[in-house]
Amino acid sequence: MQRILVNCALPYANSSLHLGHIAGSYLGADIFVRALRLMGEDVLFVCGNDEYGTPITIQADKEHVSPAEIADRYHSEHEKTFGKMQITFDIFSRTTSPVHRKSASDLFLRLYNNGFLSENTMISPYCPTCGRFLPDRYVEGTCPYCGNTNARGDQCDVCGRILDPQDLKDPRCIISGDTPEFRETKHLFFRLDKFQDRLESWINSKTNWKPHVLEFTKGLISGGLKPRPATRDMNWGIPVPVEGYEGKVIYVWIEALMGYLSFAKELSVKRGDPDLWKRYWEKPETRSYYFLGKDNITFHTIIWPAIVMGLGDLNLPYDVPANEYLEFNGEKFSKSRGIGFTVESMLSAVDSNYLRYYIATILPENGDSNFDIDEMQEKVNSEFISKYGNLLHRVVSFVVSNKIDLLTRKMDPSDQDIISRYFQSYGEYSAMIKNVEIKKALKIWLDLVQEANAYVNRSEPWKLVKTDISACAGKLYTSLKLLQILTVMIYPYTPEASLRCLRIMGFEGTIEQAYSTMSHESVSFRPAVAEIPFQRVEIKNVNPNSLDLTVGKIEKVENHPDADKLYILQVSLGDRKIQLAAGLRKYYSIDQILGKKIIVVANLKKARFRGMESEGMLLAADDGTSTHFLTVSDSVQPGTKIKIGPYTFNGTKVVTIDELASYKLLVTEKGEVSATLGSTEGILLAGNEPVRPESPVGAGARVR
Ligand code: B3M
Ligand code: ZN
Repeated sequence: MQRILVNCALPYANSSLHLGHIAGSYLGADIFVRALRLMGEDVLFVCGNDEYGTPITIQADKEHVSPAEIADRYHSEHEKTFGKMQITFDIFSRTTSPVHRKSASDLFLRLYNNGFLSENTMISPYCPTCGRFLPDRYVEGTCPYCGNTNARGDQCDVCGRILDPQDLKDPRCIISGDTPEFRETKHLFFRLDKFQDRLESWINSKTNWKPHVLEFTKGLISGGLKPRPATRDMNWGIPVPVEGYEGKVIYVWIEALMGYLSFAKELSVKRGDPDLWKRYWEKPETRSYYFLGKDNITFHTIIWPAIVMGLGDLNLPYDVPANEYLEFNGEKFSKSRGIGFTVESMLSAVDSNYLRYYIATILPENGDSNFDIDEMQEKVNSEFISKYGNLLHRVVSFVVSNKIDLLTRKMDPSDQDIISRYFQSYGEYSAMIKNVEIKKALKIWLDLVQEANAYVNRSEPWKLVKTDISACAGKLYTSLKLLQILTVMIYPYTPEASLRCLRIMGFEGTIEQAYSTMSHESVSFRPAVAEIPFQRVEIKNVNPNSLDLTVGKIEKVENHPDADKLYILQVSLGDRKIQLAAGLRKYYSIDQILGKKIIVVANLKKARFRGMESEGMLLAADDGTSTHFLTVSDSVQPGTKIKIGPYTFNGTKVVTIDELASYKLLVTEKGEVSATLGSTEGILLAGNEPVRPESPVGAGARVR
């Protein structure tokens, strides 16, 4: 028995999980863990949320809530999403947990005492108005390379260059808008340079790693490693446990990596076995795997190993089988740019077993891969359902309807051939799984499914049933044996569906028993009813967006008592009424808008405008000189949802004004409103009618 620790990159608790996350690390890890456990290995599977650092504070600032509120919200959301995806960690903790706070602080101190953290100064942006140092991402300005006026202090999104805040021309603080000063500040630097030689020889001993991970890491090491700042001037994080660093926190990347260790300790306490973690972290025969996407490689193949070396006596990563990117129509999944799908939106359209199956067939294990809804439908229907599910159903329903007694079987000696071929393939499959070639292993399964179909077809039990009932039972028994093996093999990929299949086959045991009796000839199958295992999928209207755009009717208009640009509108959305603040007073009189149809962003975070609540926003086109609200003809009922292509704008979760701003809505030449969502470019429709500005506006006007 091999002892194995599987760690998965900790997702930031600042946004919903999308399919890129699932394909990048979590699904492969879950399949790996389930398969190894079935083979009898001792596996610990650890993950949790990454809840400190600027990714969380920036989201909090946008929404005007505390970072803790963001972390709480996404922690519970991520837990639910993983649950629905059947991704089952032994622990899914969070870096804000007391165990981790103490553990990270202690580990940091140990590194300090071991001489791997040294003080140095750096020049950092400081905002006099906010009275604090600004993290890189809090500074924006003009990119010195391409002139983009909205470049961030860490990177320019237009030309892609990595930047320092000092590189920006006309830098500004994203909170106050004021110009930061550049001040000297002292920090502790992690002495990566001290690990240069040890890392080099360690990495050279790695022969089992994926070439792209190995090459990338070797390149960085041979370029020479330099000390890196390990502390930050901010307060959302774990305080630096060293005197003289008050008001500073451990840099989130250093601290989050330590989460792997903390969470294993936390789990040990939970299980009432406080030393449990030691078996996975200290016993040298334990193998530790880190599943993550390629953008996180450096941290896991250089920084974390260096930290582990600096701590002493802990296991270094055995393998870091990083995946490449999942793309959607040739672009990387990106929430901020509205590319791709959240897991939740996809699960509203497709069963998690099918989604797992399809993603497993396209895991970006050795190169980027593309997610395609039509291909998902096609593969699930023609492979998983037609070849496997239907075969199972054919065999079971034949046994049931002909009341075949499988105990009177006489196994045809020639069936030994196919059974041994199956075991040979099973050997290859398990070797691939152990080598983290999850996608390839699935291909073997599919080949075996084809063979099973051919076997049933050539055995012709429907003929034998009339001539030789015992031979017929033998063939059916062999068919069920093949299905047993296939079901065990597909279990890690589609766990819930596989358990259902075992039950339909009349196998009265656990999946572990199904595994351990694969080669037994005495397994009994007692199918009772020919239940259909799977329904074919027809995927339509998967929302790549989260907006709720609903037709509303203005029922009442009043002037805002304290803001001379705003009206306060009472709007009917059909089944409910809401209040909106709208900046239309300069452009329309009350009579011009009363009773009109408008398009409402109905799931916008509520806001107050000078004391008046607004529960959404109406969409209007703006050409720079005037504003024209969007409308539809009188025949469209309030409550109608706007659509684009096959997608309905019926998002349910609350969106922020920034998320709304990421949707590019523009007036077209024809005076309609175009939008791009994922791969779909189209115009906004209410039923069959295009949405239009109330009066003509020049093409290209922005809709907001
Ligand atoms: N949260 C990065 C990410 O989500 C980061 C991984 C941490 S692993 C310790 O891309
Ligand atoms: Zn640039």
